[in-house]
Amino acid sequence: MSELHMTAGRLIAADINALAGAVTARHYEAQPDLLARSGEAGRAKCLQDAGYHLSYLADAVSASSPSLFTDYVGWAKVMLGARGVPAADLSRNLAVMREVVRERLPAETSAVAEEFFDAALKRLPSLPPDLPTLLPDAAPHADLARQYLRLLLGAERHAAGRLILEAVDSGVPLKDVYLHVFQASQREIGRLWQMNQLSVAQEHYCTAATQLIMAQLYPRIFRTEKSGRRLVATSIAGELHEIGARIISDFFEMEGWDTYYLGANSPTPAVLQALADRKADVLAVSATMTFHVRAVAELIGAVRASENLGGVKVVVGGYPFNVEPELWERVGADAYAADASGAVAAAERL
Ligand code: B12
Repeated sequence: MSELHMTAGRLIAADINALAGAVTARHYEAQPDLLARSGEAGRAKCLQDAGYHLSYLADAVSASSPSLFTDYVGWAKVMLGARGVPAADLSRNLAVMREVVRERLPAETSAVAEEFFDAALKRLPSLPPDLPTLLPDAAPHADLARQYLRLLLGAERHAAGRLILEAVDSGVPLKDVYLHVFQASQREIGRLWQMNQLSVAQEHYCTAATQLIMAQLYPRIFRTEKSGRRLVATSIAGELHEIGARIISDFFEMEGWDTYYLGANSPTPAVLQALADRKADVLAVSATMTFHVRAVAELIGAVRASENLGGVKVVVGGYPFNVEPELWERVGADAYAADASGAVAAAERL
């Protein structure tokens, strides 16, 4: 991560509230029909969204990754569009934001941010307004995954659990169930939430049910013969998404590793302690939200600075690392994999 980008990212992050306020005031001044269209509640929402845009901008700038910001703008286009905010409003808001950042930040740092705005604004019109299903006919085990998701959305977690156990008993490999049913249906749930077709409560219910059903498979996973290698797996501090790290951990367990899975939002001192206590060979760290990438770099820095953890190798993964292929190196990791199928091989190469 370059010094100039880190400084620019820090300056934007430190001034988010004031910047978001100035952007919202100027956008409403330039486009008075906004107030007539959505009232004071709309203005409050616009202020909140400007804060999110700036927060993602700050993190993408810190990580020297225009793709992370462009990806976020594409995501926001779909998410806001599904909630009645046209892409033209998003585009205008970002153009106003570029102006405000230029006026308020020192020239050298605002020039860095402007490149990020330019790249995103150029792509915005051609980015898709909605997203196709993530469970298409051609996907492996598509029927099983769709049936599973249908049951969960119908609040039938017991039937969903039975469906999975029967599939495994009839020969569907465990790893296929993890990737093509659990991971695929979770991502489809995310798409449906983004498209405003499903609630956060449903997102929570399906996730909790999937974790319950995964636990029912553990007798089959934990009987694998052990190789003596040890893994600690965790989601980074602040991160609430935990299934990615859990699947990674279970794939290592299936390959004979002794695993120690810490779950979501693990504080750095607890991770360091677990690495030392477990005499771990590898630490697997998961981050989903771009605003947690900095914490991953800090955790890796803390591992490297610990005298007793000299031999620990760090593997990272999760959404932002899949968007920006060089990000894993910039945070100081030893390896990365796009999903669980490549993770064990990546660690074993170390
Ligand atoms: C369930 C869910 C939640 C749950 C999480 C609960 C839990 N106990 O885990 C809750 C409700 C808490 C939540 C909250 C939020 N979420 Co959410 N969530 C999801 C959802 C639907 C599924 C996540 C999941 O289980 N995926 C399945 C796993 C298996 O996939 P994965 O994480 O990608 O993991 C694989 C690879 O990435 C890789 N990998 C991952 N980690 C690691 C680590 C290593 C070492 C390696 C090698 C590889 C690796 O391997 C994994 C296995 O193959 C996703 C949709 C999605 N596309 O994932 C949205 C999603 C991630 N959430 C999103 C958002 C916006 C949010 C919220 C801001 C708002 C909200 N929707 O409520 C908050 C932010 C919370 C926070 N501060 O962390 C967005 C993020 C968009 C973006 N551009 O950043 C998504 C993509 C939904 C969407 N399409 O809009 N969420």
